[in-house]
Amino acid sequence: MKLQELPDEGPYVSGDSACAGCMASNIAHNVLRILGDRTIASVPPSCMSVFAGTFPNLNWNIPYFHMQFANTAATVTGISRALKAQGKEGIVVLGMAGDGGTGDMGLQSLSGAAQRDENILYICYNNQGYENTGIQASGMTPIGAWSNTTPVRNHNTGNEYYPKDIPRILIAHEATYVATASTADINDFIRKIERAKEIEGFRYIEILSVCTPGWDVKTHLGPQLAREAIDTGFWLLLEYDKRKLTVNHDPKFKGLKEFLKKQGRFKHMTQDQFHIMEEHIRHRYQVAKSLSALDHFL
Ligand SMILES: Cc1ncc(C[n+]2csc(CCOP(=O)(O)OP(=O)(O)O)c2C)c(N)n1
Repeated sequence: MKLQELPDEGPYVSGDSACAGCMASNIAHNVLRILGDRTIASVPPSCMSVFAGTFPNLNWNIPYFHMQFANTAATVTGISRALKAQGKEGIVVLGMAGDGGTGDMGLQSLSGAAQRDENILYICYNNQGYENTGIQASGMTPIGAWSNTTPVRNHNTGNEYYPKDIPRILIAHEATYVATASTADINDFIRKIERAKEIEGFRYIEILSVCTPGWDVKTHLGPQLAREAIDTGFWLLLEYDKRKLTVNHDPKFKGLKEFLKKQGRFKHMTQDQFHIMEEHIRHRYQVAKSLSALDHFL
């Protein structure tokens, strides 16, 4: 489907209290425009659960469960199995969590669900930090980034660690469907959500989500940064389907420094740190390209 063909409003109705320029709000809105109202969702503690509100003021106009931080994949697994036991078909069971709830706290339940090929759709909006609780680093925060737990003062120069690559970890489980997406390429985004809606089994989509306070950027800059993230290779568009990995977009690897300098969280970066980041970005791309050269994984 094309963007113009989607309903203006899906089950994610207006009325959330997200920050100005929050991309996670936009992601939820667009995901649910595509999935429609035959969807049951669970969201763990995160920005998304906070700005959605609580019943009866919740802005998810579908059955919605707020569960514990580590439980998203287990919760939606239970819902999916209950529907199966009741003989109910054609309902998407959606787990939607931040990167902390996915790659750190929620990783064990996510891994188990992937291994068992549970019939769930799990979407991670990756804003690259624990943003809801005041901008702490997560396992998916980029190397070099400032956060309140990776400060830039005295001898500290931001986050010391490479971010976890959750799509690659899930592909190693030989999961049914694993993809990354961005609202900056809306056709690719729609195609991937539609594909995930149509198939059964374990499906995971990770979407880059610009966080204006967490990345320390002006509120209007989100769409531009999302586009630059793709062009610089900072965010790769990938798809693992039918046991085959595809790199959907070959980045130009240009303008990385300018892209980083627009974000307060990277403003302090030295030339050495910049090179480490650049090398890491190219390495991830090369790994993805090598894996995509294989006919299939099994
Ligand atoms: C077991 C547990 N530990 C800590 C918390 C506090 N907590 C709530 S939301 C959150 C951060 C969530 O980060 P992430 O999943 O990345 O989502 P975001 O806030 O960035 O949207 C934390 C640490 C909690 N609710 N439960």
